[in-house]
Amino acid sequence: MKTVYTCFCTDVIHDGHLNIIEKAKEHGRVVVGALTDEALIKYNRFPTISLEERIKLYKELDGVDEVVVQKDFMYNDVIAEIKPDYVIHGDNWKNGPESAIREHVEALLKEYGGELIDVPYTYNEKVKKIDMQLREKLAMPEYRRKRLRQLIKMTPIVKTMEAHSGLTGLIVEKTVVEHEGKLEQFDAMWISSLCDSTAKGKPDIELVDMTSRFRTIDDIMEVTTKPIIFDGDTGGLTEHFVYTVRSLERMGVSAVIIEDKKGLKKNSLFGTEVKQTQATIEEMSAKIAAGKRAQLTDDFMIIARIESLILEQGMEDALARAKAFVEAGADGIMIHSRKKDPAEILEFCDKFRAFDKTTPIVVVPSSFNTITEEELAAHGVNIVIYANQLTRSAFPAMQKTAEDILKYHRAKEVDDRLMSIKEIITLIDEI
Ligand code: SPV
Ligand code: MG
Repeated sequence: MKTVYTCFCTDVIHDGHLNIIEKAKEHGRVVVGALTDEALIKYNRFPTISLEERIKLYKELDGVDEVVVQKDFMYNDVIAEIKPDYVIHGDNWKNGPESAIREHVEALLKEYGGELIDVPYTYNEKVKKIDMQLREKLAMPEYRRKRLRQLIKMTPIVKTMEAHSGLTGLIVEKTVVEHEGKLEQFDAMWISSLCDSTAKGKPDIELVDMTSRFRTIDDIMEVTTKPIIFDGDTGGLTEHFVYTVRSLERMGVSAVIIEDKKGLKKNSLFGTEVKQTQATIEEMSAKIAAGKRAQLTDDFMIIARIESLILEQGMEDALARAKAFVEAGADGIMIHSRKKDPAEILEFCDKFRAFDKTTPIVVVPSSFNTITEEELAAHGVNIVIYANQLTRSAFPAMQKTAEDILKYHRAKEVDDRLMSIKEIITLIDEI
């Protein structure tokens, strides 16, 4: 009897999956692959039930003869092991980044005379509703909030991109590229105080108040499912910070990062060019501890950001602070630098990891941008934040368009470099 293989990456079975099984049955024994959590997250499908539960779900389906675990969304291992006569899949993978996987599967099958079967993708109202419900579930505070901690465990480095509006949130949520046989996407979003302020035409000095910052979070949450790390600046007064923690937690934000500065906060990338005052270890530790006491769930994270390298206070000071802040209850340490050379960041990470193997480390490589995610992960970094690149790419493009329309007295000259109306419309989900 021939073997037919299909890979499922879902928590909910709908008509589309049943249709695939029906078609598969016509060709032989049906083996379903269940993607591991690690593989699913690379596939833009964050699991809401465990792998064991998914295996059980697939096994119970009529017509399924066997369920195996597929560890990677590329089929190499599973095809080598099962040598299926057929691989069957919905034809939706003919387009977009997934088409690379399809081509790869086709080539693997060709090596031994296997065949690929594309089944017309089922997209009816019921399927659409289930897709929507799954997304909604992921967007709910209790699912979204814990996702950052889950990601830290599941992936070598959590790739985080800045978002400051619904539209930039959508870009972070939906951008997927295929590169060298892998699908790449961002894992989380950073709500930068710099970019949130800049989008409002205001300086990054804690002038945009929390109510307005929460509004930005809400705009982003409305249209996305990925976890959110909030830039909490100094956290403000401890008496206020405890309320901020509660609000963020309730909204479903996964983490707040607060920096050890006090008084008028200026952006760190100014360094010592402007007057900035670092909080003492005791002051910052008290704020962290108060925040942790206020927190109600186990999911939320308070991450302490250390400004010693920015303010040229030295490595020993940075490390002493890291140690103290973890003791005060910090769930992670962010170390910042404005040097082009990543050396001081790597030195900090290595020295910190010598006495603390587990507390997550966060870095923001805006200045030291030559370093790769792989190199950072090798030095024990858990979260990388691309803190301002979307804002910095959009601004010059908009400025140039405005200048050219003024210059030519019409919009024709700029049209070639604009996104089409159709593209922008399809970026926005309709209910
Ligand atoms: C932000 O994005 O607002 C940050 C990171 O705090 S930095 O601008 O590098 O200080
Ligand atoms: Mg900031």
